[in-house]
Amino acid sequence: MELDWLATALVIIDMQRDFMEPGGFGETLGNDVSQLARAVKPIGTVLAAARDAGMLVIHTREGHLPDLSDAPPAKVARGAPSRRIGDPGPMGRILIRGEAGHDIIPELYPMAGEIVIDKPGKGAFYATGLGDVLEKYGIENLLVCGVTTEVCVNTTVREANDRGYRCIVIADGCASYFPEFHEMGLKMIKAQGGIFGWVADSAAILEAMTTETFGKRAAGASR
Ligand code: TIU
Repeated sequence: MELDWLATALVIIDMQRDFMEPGGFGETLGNDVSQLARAVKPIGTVLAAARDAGMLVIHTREGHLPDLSDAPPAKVARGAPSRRIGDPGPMGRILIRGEAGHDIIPELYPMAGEIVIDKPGKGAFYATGLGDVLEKYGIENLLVCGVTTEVCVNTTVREANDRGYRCIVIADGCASYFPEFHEMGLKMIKAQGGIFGWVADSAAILEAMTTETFGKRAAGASR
């Protein structure tokens, strides 16, 4: 497929300590958080290329206000976690904005000027300003990566697809606590000729970005 790179943003979903590190939300749900580490390096390479190319970079964070007023009781009460949303943990209160665990991991930390979208749900469009940001910057295509493949990445891509965005999901830049859900999560997106998006490895995306964006920059174009 052909992409207008000047109308493309990189969206990095929820690379937060609460999902990536022991003691956070992901582990309280009973998950092996080491499963997610494999996505960090591929995301880092695409992030560096996006920054070089002057591409719009958007980071998202899942989390809730300290008074839990934006946390549905059905979400807080769900399952039998060792600690619930809002409970104190080793990285502060679980999944609460402003706490250490809610922050993005140091390897992928947002640079000044990059957009950070705080979201209460799994999808990055629900109850956030993401749609307005994309419209403001004339974005038509999203390169999407982050965690977890079948939860927040999938939900966000489905939301974006219904809003008319072309989503290209970075396969090795996503990860799940369940490797089989990662595989199936990607397959669901690209089945039926790309029913709600496309999937490519970071290497293919990097190659295309480097050729295309540097070509456009040489021609004097800018975002
Ligand atoms: N539990 C799980 O797989 N994911 C989430 O709760 N949130 C995100 O995917 N970010």
